[in-house]
Amino acid sequence: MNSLAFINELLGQPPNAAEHGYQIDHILEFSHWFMGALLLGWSAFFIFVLIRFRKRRHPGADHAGVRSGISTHLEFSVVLIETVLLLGFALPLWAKRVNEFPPAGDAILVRTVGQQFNWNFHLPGPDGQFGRRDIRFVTNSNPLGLDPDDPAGKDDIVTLGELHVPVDRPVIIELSSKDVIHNFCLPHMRIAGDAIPGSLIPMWFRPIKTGTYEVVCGQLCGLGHYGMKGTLVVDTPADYQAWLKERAELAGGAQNAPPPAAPKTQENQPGPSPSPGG
Ligand SMILES: [Cu+2]
Repeated sequence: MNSLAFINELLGQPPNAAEHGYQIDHILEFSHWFMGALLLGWSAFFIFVLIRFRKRRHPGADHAGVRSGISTHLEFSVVLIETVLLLGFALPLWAKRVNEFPPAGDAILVRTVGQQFNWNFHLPGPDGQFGRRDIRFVTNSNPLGLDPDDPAGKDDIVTLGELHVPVDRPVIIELSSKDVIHNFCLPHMRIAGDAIPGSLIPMWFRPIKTGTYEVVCGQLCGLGHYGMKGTLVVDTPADYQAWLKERAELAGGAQNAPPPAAPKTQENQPGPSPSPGG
């Protein structure tokens, strides 16, 4: 196992924290070893050919060409291994990510909205229903435009930059964007998805380790792209309930006003950096 993780460590992959992540790691690991072997093999073959068929020994071209079948067999083996990798491993894994969503009743449902340069998270609250959103209601303190008159939205939780989820429960994210195309990338969860304005794109994962993980934007989305980071906190069930309660109290304190601004500053960037352009 440890030797299997060697290339992934070289690639800078952070430790896996998702249920399906080991499968991704194995494919990555195997593909890189395989490509390494191909690079060595083809390079050796290239050097062999340069020497074996040098001009001094073969002044005239041989129109009959290669008579041995070795290179055909080798090429066929490479195609076979690549086909097995693609059809046997990569496509089934991908199909599971996009076709086999966990039942919604069992999962934590989060709407995630990218904007230059931050991530908004919208949870339905205790009633399990998302409040209506409309662009007319968007303000700095109501970044998602929750309709203040919609009762379903009264208990909704909106956070900026930080999302908490409980460990061992599937999380379904519905992705969208307010401005340009972003990419919601969770390196530790081995998953990423584009956030596209006007689309609602679902993705899911099941965190298996508690901890604090980085959320990054995987698409160059403007001058402040480098600072478009967020935090994913995977809590124990008790800690998650405590966080929900804390957020609900914060929202309840401003019952008659639009949802409160998130505790962090707009940019969520370390240090006194200038405000990003764009
Ligand atoms: Cu972005």
